[in-house]
Amino acid sequence: MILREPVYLYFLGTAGCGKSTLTGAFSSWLDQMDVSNQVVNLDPGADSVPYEPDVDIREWVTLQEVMKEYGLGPNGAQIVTADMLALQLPHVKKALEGSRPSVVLVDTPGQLELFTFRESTRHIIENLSGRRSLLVYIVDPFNARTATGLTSQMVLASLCHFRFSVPFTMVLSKADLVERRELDRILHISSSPEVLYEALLSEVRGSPSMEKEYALDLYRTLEDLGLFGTLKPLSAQTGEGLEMIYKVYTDIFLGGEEEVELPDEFNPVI
Ligand SMILES: Nc1nc2c(ncn2[C@@H]2O[C@H](COP(=O)(O)OP(=O)(O)O)[C@@H](O)[C@H]2O)c(=O)[nH]1
Ligand SMILES: [Mg+2]
Repeated sequence: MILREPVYLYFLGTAGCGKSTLTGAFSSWLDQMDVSNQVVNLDPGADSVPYEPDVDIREWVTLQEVMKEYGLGPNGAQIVTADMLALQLPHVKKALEGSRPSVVLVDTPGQLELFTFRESTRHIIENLSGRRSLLVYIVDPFNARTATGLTSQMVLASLCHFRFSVPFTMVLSKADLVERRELDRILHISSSPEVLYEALLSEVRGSPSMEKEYALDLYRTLEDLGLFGTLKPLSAQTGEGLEMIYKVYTDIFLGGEEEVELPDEFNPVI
């Protein structure tokens, strides 16, 4: 068997979209498939996480300690801890040494901007996994019910892609919480530029012209980025759709050669 460098999956998305829950559920799914995996918690502000991390940034830096030590409130301390993440990278790398899982799942800090828009994060991804990285951008269906909401999510997703220039995929979380009809509507609107355009137009028709122009300008930015028709609905609760993440990363990094037998049923952890 050829030993490969592990693939790193970074779970990204706005606060509460389901990063930590999906990280835990996907790790359990991989366990059930006998795919070796490790889980890294990179959120220094997490009170608790719904999985057993193999490597936990809180061993070296926590939000509470930074607040206390520097006399900062939670917002200031979050920015300081976000920059401290990169400094703690050697610890994380060392803790990952020795074992050679086929995939490492990285749960990122609660607030998207703390991870995506700090310069230090680029350094983290480059140094930890370089080009063997996949960004899994999680769209919360409750932020994507309207065409303008979905457009905003797609713009955020494309900004994450732009920041890190590594392979990228987009999933829709919490599918179990959304009515089938609503889920189908979100998937339909995200399926093609033409459909999103029509939906946006009818949504902003009565809005002030500046807002309307703005929405359509954002849409034009998205038009060429190839994100349409790629949103994959899944649920960390029921396990629905988790195999799509597996399919995406094996297709990209392993040429789809590590096929596993998919189970009829998945026993979720939450
Ligand atoms: N029913 C259901 N709840 C979910 C799912 N994913 C996340 N949640 C819930 O959404 C909330 C936020 O999830 P969390 O993973 O902490 O979000 P994070 O801030 O992005 O890490 C928690 O209460 C989770 O239990 C899902 O697929 N189904
Ligand atoms: Mg979290």
